[in-house]
Amino acid sequence: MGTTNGYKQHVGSPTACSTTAAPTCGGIRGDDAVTFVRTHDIADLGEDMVGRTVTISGWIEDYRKMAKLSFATLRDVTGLAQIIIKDVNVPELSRQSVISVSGTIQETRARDYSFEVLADEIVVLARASHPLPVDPLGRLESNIDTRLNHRALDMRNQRTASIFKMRHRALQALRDTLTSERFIEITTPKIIGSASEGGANLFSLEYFGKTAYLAQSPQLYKEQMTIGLQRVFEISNFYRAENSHTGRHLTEFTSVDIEAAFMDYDDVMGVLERLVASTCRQVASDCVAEQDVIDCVVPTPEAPFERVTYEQCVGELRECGQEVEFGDDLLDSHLRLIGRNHPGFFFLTDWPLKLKPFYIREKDGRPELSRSFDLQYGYLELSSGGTRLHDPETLRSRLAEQGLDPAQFEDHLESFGWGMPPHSGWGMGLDRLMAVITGVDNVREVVLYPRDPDRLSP
Ligand code: AMO
Repeated sequence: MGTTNGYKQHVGSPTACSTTAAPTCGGIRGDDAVTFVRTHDIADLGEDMVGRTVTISGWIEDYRKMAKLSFATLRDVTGLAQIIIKDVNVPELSRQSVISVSGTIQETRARDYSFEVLADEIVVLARASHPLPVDPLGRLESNIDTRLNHRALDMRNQRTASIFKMRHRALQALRDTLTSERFIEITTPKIIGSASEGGANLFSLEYFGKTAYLAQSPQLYKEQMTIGLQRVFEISNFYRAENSHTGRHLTEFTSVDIEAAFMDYDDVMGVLERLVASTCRQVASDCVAEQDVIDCVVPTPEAPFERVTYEQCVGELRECGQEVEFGDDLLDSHLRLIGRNHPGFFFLTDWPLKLKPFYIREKDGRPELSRSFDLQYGYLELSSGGTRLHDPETLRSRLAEQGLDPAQFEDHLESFGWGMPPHSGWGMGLDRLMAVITGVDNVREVVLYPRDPDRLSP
């Protein structure tokens, strides 16, 4: 990731667009030219360009008007520049308004900057009306609901912008790593005719006289794709009609999913731990300025991660005085206790089969257990997955055992008769991973416009 602040770290990198003549980059010529014109991003400027004429555009972060000499700080997405205003006619300026500044780069004595821009001309492109509903500088603190209600303006807060720059970097790392492991990116439908996972957490919608649903996950499609593409991944939004009011549940969340033929659950745990470790590492090393702004340190775990079985967890819980029987689901309070014993990333493996979805395969020799796992970060579940059933008859009977109607899954089951390879996979909540990476405790901080039972707009 490039430089995000115009502070001393500026590197002068005159681009092919650099010119001391009339500005041409980033704009169009003609009557509207002034509206869009820009010769450089702020990060492209540097002290080695002293004497050069440039035009930069952005929003005013600070403005101090004085009798003879005024100062403004101008921010664009790449950084911050100090503007000196002297002996020029300046329109009325207000903080957060969008302006374009043409001027000359000069040396500065300001401690925080390596150069400044002496303005020759300032054009106001769009005014910000005051008072603003949130303070992008964060000097006046707003609660999360107020910020989410005015998200676009909140994005001018460097803390918020840094979170989304880190999310962008994480997405890039996820795609690069999975591609390097020969996974092919797919996009599956989000409007579906029947439940993909079974269960009740489905949003339904009226679809030209029929009932359709919003997909909870790409589960059935990604499994089918292993027939021809062998290893697939998807990064998309999915929907859960869960009336949960926690810092980790949303009704629309982003899931990173993989499915791989000829891999067992241990193999896909390997893919997951390598992926999480490399994503954390890349975000940590490329987003130094962002971590500084957020005041966080990205965890950089080393693969392999610890593996703890469900039965071991039950033992640990009993040692803590909890009454837990084999086969009980682990409650939030249980996971918090287990998370205390295992504070970082670890796999919780070999769950009782009856707690797992119909498509999960049993363990050989221990059919009451499943070839399944969750990836935990302390108490927080980041991912779940396992080895799938690939025999259509077993799948049919498992559907019936779980009270699901095999007829609803006929399209899916049919594909199992075309040579379905043994396969495994997992789904990971990107928003939860980003909460861990950025050190925030509410996933809403890392989602642009979160959807939950109480929030449907903006
Ligand atoms: P599961 O339902 O466990 O598994 O979901 C996988 C991961 O998705 C994230 N997640 C959520 N994040 C935010 N809000 C929610 N409401 C929410 N629900 C789930 C979690 C969770 O670990 N098809 C299987 C995966 C597989 O076996 O491939 C599935 O969807 O981080």
